[in-house]
Amino acid sequence: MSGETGTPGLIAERVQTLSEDDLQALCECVDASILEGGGFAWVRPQGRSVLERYFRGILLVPERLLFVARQDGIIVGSAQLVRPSRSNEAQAMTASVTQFHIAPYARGIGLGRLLIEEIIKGARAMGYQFLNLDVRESQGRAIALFQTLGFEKWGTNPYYALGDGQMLRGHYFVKRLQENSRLLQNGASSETDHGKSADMTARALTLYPAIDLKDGACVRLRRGEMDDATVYSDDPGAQARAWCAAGFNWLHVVDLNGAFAGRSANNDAVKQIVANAKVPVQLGGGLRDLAGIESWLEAGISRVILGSVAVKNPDLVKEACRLFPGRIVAGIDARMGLVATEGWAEVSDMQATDLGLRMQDAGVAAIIFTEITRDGMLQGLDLEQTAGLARTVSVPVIASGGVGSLDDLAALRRVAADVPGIEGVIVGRALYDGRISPADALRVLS
Ligand code: AMZ
Repeated sequence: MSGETGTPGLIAERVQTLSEDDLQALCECVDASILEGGGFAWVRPQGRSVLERYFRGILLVPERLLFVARQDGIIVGSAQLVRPSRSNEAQAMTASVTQFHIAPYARGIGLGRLLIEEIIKGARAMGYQFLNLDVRESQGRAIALFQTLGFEKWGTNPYYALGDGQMLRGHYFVKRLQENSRLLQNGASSETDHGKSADMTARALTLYPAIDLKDGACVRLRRGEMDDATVYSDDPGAQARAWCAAGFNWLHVVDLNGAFAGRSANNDAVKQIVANAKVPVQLGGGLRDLAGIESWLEAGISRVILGSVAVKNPDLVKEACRLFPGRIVAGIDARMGLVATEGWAEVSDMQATDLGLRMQDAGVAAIIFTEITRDGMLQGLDLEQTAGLARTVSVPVIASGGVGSLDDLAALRRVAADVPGIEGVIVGRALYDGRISPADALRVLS
């Protein structure tokens, strides 16, 4: 949801498109900020056509997310959340805020706070652990705001920016976003305890350990068949703690009864997981309307996974992406290339890659691709289909279904070296059965 103050008419939100009116208002407020002498990177107004091209371009850059502040619907300020590029493994946990400004005619009413809070929320939901920003020393109000929101000043550059014909000082701030993260507890070198390889040029893949819930217990199915379930634990909270202690940075949770019923069914178990997890949690299964999505996002779930509605109601996915930027993931589950829904009980006539492109257009943060015939079978991922999808779409793809050994993870890693769109992998049964140890898995993927 976009951020709102108690004051009616004030909101901050991420935008992925700009209407002509929005674009003009945005250019107007940027010009006003430039003329006033601060808050934007230009010293002189650049002319309308330059600004228009600039913002149209920004909307196309995957690493830049544009956030705006509105007063009575009209854009009066903006900022960008900048994600590290995919090749920047060393700073993959850090995002930055840049071009933060509120027009002089809309200051003093709380919009700056609303805007930065919305950005913090977005960055946190995307799993970033640190948020950087820098600001010229003359922006006293902005500095005070950032400090009240927990940004710590770590340095000052005496030659920071040009303004009024002279060099101005600037301050650098960082905010920790995930207070419980292992990185923060262990210091900046925690990667070493995964036995990280010396090859720092390779990109780490994220391992998402799966917690599938059936009747309140943690289970694994074979090929998604409910009557072919192995129960691994009847304490989902303890399972969440175990995977966090093992060093995983995310949890992947599926409400299986929910996926079949079309509405959340294992609520207590999911809440137990959220209460016990020290890392972000993504949840799928049975999420079919905005109210359900919103209530889980408010209950501490970082990202929700939409499967059946991706096929049956793509407009809803689009709306969810607009309301909860960075927090909606498409779950594309395919049986021999064709997308399945409703707990995989139904198969549509849609190709996984077609749905992938539609979901990309809808604005999802990532796509989880599962080949159903492999799921729970320990025979290896469908690398061909996964790589094909990751080459087709521009959003990150998470591989799922079939990991049975370290070799399977190593094979994915090799494919991912050529296919940068592959971002991570979901592992279930092989971890529960002890065929793969968490430490080995993290080493192979890091
Ligand atoms: O194993 C299954 N039968 C199964 C499963 N794991 N059915 C659905 N799911 C998962 C999908 C996705 O994460 O992989 O549930 C989610 C989709 O649920 P829904 O209700 O949005 O279709």
